[in-house]
This record gives sequence, structure tokens and C-alpha cells, in this order.
Amino acid sequence: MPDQPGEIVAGVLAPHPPHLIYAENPPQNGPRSEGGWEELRWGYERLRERLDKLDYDVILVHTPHWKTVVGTHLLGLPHFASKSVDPIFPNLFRYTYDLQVDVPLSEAIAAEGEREGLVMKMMRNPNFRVDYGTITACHLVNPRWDKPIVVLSSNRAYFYYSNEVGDATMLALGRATARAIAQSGKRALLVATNSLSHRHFTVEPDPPEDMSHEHIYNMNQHLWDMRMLKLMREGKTRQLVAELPDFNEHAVSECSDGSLTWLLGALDLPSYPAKVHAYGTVIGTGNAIVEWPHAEAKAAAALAMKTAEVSS
Ligand code: 2X7
Ligand code: FE2
Repeated sequence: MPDQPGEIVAGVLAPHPPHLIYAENPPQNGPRSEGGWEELRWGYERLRERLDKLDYDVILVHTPHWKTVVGTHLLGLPHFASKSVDPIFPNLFRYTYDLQVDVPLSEAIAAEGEREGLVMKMMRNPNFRVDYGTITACHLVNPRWDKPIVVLSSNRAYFYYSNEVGDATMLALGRATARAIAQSGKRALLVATNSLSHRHFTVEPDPPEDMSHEHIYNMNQHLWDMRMLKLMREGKTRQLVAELPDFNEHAVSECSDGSLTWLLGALDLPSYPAKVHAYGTVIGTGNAIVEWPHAEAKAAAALAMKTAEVSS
């Protein structure tokens, strides 16, 4: 057992449109661009400045684009390297990756998940190709790739059963994740990589980065996204989870892949305000970069309690 329990230093909502990588022209990606989607990319810059000030050991990612039919799977080998090609946007994203996995923490999450009654499985195939959601989010959050990661797949409970069953399953997975982190003694950054509203255009401009074509798909999608961001900024995450089934239906949200609910479950449904670093659209989908400064909020609450005790 470690001397000190591990902790979640922060949680982030970090969407993964491959367009954001394409627009940055990093050496790992094949296609070249003239930029685009600056609002979101500058938001990621602000997030990275904040994260650079935090001390953490490992990044945990829940990704919509590793879809597993039975249960939740986790990467279960220390190293994966290959080329990730986006199946819908191979013209934008062909990224050469080489990443390290924290296998002991992944195994601990699998064990805790089983204790919650969930079906869990470790992915031990050395030729497994890591999905573009994971690669994109990890690059945008930490382009240095200098921390090991844990990757959790997206279970299909929302689609085979219902939005309600999906959310209940993801809250349980979040609880299991938090317990495994506490036992590990490590300091963890949690990444839920999903878009908010998810209706999108089906025709790509030429060039794809022509921003004169970029806007939200329709007014309904915008209003729903603003409702979700308001609840996050007000610290009303219980209310947010209660409204998620309707949001998923009405805005065809990528939240129905479970990432955001897993994160909020791991953070124990936080009631402190989240920081919204950016909101912008990509082919008409709504994307927000949001931070829950978990360790900072817990320290502030503990200090407030102490001050109240002293003055009473
Ligand atoms: O996977 C995505 C996404 N979530 C949003 C926008 C565009 C492309 O891919
Ligand atoms: Fe996606």
C-alpha cells in the first residue's frame, strides 16, 4: 500500500475532432493545413497552461471511439505504437503514435469495476490500434506525451438498453476508477473526450479549414450546449446528469458514449464551478473544453471549513 492515498488532481472535458490536430500541423500527422478552428485550439492552449502548473503522474482517458460490445475494456500492455487513421477523415488525420500505458492502474480499475458488478476486460493484443479519440485528446492535452496513460473503452449500454442504464453504468465505472486511483497513491488527470451536441454537416468544404462554412448545425443544438455549460459553470452536475438522457436524445450528443458521465462519477458529482476554457463548432458539432479543478476545490473547501471552526 502507498504511504499516501492517490488523488484526482483535475478532470477535463477535452473533445477530439481530428480537425484540431490537422489544423496544428504537428510532425506526427501526415496531412498539412493552413490552420482553422482557432477558438478551440486557443482554448486548449489555456487548458495546457493550467495543467502545466499541476503535478500529476498519469492521464486517464475515456474514449467514445473504442466501442466495446460487452463491458468496458482497458489497454493492458505497457507500450503501443502504430499509425492511427481516422476512418471518416483519412484526409485530415494519419497520426504516428508511440505511447506508454500504466498497466497496474488499469488492472486496478478493472478489479474495482468487477466489484461494482461491471464486465471488465484487459486488451493484451500487441497489434491493437489505439482509436483516434484517445490519440487526439492525449495530443491536445499533453503534446509532449511524457506521461503514461490509462485508456477505457466505451461500453454500448446506452444503445442496447437506454440512456438511463448507460449513465448508471458509467457512474459505477467512475466510482471504481476513483477507488483504484486512491489505492494507487498516484496523482491522476482524468480526461473525458466527447463533443456535446453532435449533429454535423455531411459535405466538407474545400479546403476543410475554410472557416466561412463553420457554424453550429442548428439553434436547438446551440441552446442545449449552452444549457449544459451553464450547469457545469454553476456546479450543478447532479442536475446535469438528470438532464443527460434528454440532451442525448435531442442533441444526438456524444455524451451517450459515456465519457462525461464516467468523469462526473469519478469526481463524485462535483458541486464547485467548472472552468470553461472554450466552446466552438467542428463541422457543426458543439465542442467545449472544460476543467474541474478538483484538488484546488477540495483544498479550498477544507480551508473554508478550518476557518469556520476557528472563528466559531
Ligand atoms: O469524432 C469526431 C467528433 N466527435 C466531432 C467532430 C468531428 C469529427 O469527429
Ligand atoms: Fe467523436
